[in-house]
Amino acid sequence: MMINISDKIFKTRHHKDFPHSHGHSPVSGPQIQRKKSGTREIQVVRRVLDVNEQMAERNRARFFDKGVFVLNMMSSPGSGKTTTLEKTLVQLMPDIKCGVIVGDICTTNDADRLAVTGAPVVQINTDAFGGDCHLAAHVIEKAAEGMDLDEMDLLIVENVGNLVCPAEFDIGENRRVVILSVTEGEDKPLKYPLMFRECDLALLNKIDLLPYLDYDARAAVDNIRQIHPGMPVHEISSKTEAGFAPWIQWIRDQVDGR
Ligand SMILES: Nc1nc2c(ncn2[C@@H]2O[C@H](COP(=O)(O)OP(=O)(O)O)[C@@H](O)[C@H]2O)c(=O)[nH]1
Ligand SMILES: [Mg+2]
Repeated sequence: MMINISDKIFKTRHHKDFPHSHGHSPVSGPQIQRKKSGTREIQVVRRVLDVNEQMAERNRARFFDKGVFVLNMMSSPGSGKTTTLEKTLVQLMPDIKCGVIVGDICTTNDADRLAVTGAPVVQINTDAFGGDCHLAAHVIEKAAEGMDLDEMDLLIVENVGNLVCPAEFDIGENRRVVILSVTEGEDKPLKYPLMFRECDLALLNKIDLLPYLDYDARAAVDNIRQIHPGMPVHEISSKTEAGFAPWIQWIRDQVDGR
């Protein structure tokens, strides 16, 4: 089953609801007031209420009530989120009841691919509300309304492909996973540290390609660990499913512990 809910998503634009400079602060823009102090005028800069954070907490509470564990999967475009999910869902189902929300700017390609697994899939196209480069909590709330959470143990969100903005937006998930493929270069964890700092697990994907690349997998893992010491890193190939066992076990452990 695959539903495209882009038309149902709030007609309001995210950028209007949550003004963020394109530095993408997850909070609304700073509130600047001027006050008199003696003879001097001083600027008081206050962070306004973090609306996204509140909505994310509301989502988290709802998912908790329903006994649904939520995984937010993030990466650059093309590093293998959908392929990893296709293979992962097949291994997890039917003993774990899974659902997927997938975010892209345009097309239902990923939802079409993932629906083949038999999992309920909701596609969000952010093009309909400004072409956002990430999913925000209010979008997830709306998407989840179209899903039967009573029939779900695990909800996996494939975020919009981007190593920057999705890391800044809490969507009410329980765990965050980043995928880095070996074709992207070893240095990306150092260039995009927030993503690797915010995640709970990293997958180093496409290791089947290592024989054809000048790529130092050790350096990539070291760079990830430099940014996030102690974070588990699993080297996998979503094409061959090499290295999948610890990844699948990690998900099972998370769902069991929910
Ligand atoms: N060789 C190889 N190709 C992969 C692997 N994982 C994904 N791909 C390919 O990489 C491309 C992008 O994958 P996709 O899953 O759509 O990436 P996404 O944009 O992150 O969802 C596709 O052509 C996949 O077949 C892998 O482990 N090995
Ligand atoms: Mg994809």
